[in-house]
Amino acid sequence: MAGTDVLTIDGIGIERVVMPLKAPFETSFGVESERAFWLVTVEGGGLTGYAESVAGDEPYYNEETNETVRHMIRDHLGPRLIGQPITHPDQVLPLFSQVRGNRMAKAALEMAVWDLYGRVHNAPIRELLGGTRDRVPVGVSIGIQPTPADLVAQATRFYAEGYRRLKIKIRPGLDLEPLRAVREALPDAPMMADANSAYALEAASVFQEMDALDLLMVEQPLAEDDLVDHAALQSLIKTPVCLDESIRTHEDAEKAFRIGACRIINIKLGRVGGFSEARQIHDAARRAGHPVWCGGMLESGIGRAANLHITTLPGFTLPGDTSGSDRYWDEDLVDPPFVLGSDGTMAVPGGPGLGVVPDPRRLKRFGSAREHFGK
Ligand code: OSB
Ligand code: MG
Repeated sequence: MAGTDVLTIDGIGIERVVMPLKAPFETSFGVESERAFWLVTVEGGGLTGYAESVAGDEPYYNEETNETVRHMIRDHLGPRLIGQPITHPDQVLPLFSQVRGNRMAKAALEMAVWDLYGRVHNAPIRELLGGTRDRVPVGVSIGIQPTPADLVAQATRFYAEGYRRLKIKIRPGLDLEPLRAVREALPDAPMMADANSAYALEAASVFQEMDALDLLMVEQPLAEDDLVDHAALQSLIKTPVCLDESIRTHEDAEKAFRIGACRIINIKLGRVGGFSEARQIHDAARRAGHPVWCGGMLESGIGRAANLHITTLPGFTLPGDTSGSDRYWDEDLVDPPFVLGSDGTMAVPGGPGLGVVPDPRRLKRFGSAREHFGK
């Protein structure tokens, strides 16, 4: 198929996948002990493209859930995608422009079309995006632990495994003490904190005290819909503010930089609507002279592959959250699993599209309730 040929999506599948986490993951939202998500497929040109939807069963990280994603794909987004002539995956998100928000649902379809497009053109997504690397440095995200000693044990283990940066989840009352314990145990470790919007500006003094801990950044300290107070907080502290939940579009990114609400952005493909919007946020950050990195949503290997592909763009200069498969899974949905290199980098798949597909036996074990939508 030549570059200008038209690709038409004839059908869409969603399959519920539930995978047990090796250990519960606690954030300021609550505790997760398994991951439930849609594996989304798009069919066209005689081939299938895959993507992982990053919504969960509860609307805690943002408004979306597995049920809203299903509703959107079945009733609003699927009908806008099926049968449309597509010559490049950048055309997918604009097909959905009449539908507000619901970016995780949009991203799942958009990313599946990127995978399909890569398979049709026999090219890895990293190459189609203009990525410049085939390995990327990675970090790890550590959930809230029962005691500072537990946290130090986890942080020490992950740092010894080679992760290039430690991200520590915090919430009010479990912040300075655990962070200080890790800083004492690992004086040279690149580390940061993620609050998942658990604080108000009135708590600025907590972040002023964090300035003494030499953190790379503090992620999403305040409400997800508030850039103004983030700008106020940034003016009161030396540690760079990084925004996650607050940045949904490249316009958000431009405004956040313009008013000084952050100096760094965590880009998550699902949160922003997929690869095309993620690349635009990356480009906006580069123009403004700010680094970005790729966040995670406890993905299986399908989502992990997508994260690695976007991380090959040159502005992703900070290690992200795409840890090895063994950080969360005894058995990943893909086989072989993603493995951390001894130098703290991970290989980006070089095969067509995402370069990985679900392992059929594992999908049989973890998957259920497949639904198909067509013309
Ligand atoms: O805020 O980055 C976050 C997981 C679920 C929801 C939100 C977040 C996270 C993580 C985990 O930090 C990152 C990962 O390892 O996938
Ligand atoms: Mg975060």
